Amino acid sequence: MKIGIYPGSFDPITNGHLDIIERASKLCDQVVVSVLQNPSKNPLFSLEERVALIKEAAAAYENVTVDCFSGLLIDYAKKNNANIIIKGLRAVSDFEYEFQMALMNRKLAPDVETIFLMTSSKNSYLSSSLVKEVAKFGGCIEGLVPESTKEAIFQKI
Ligand code: COD
Repeated sequence: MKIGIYPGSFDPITNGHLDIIERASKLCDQVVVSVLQNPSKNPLFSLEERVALIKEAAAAYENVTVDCFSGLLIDYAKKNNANIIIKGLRAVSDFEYEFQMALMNRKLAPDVETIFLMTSSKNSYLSSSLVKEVAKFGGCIEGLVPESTKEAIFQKI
């Protein structure tokens, strides 16, 4: 059984994340999208809100569930019997840090494989931070985030 964890901050989910979720759902028997609870960050959306927004956006994928975690990703993966960590890759700038994390996670748990899904070209420039910045200054975020997330961002801002 292939169980994949797709971890992230998801503050909030974008169409780039959703594309990775959809593609991962075809590769794995089960995908757990898991939101990191990071006390040192000051997110726009609370943990519960981020989880709810992902649940709504990914409702169509039957083998996808949404959860949250704190602490080491690899401990969380082992606790959930996951054998795959899923990451999305955009530009070269993502690569160095992701490469380091993948090697460290393999050192900590050699049986858990990290796989990287290359971003789709239409999402290659998308990040949660950029979307929030554009929305904050009144720019158009149509087509960048799921519809329900778009409403939530405007309510927050
Ligand atoms: N297209 C494709 N992929 C994308 C896009 C896009 N437009 N936008 C984001 N992604 C990918 C990112 O590359 C990432 O893989 C994932 O989606 C989530 O992105 P974010 O920005 O929401 O989340 P991050 O990058 O802040 O998440 C970092 C983690 C939480 C995964 C990481 O910090 C972690 O694993 N922390 C747990 C603590 C731990 O174990 N530390 C030791 C690591 S060795």
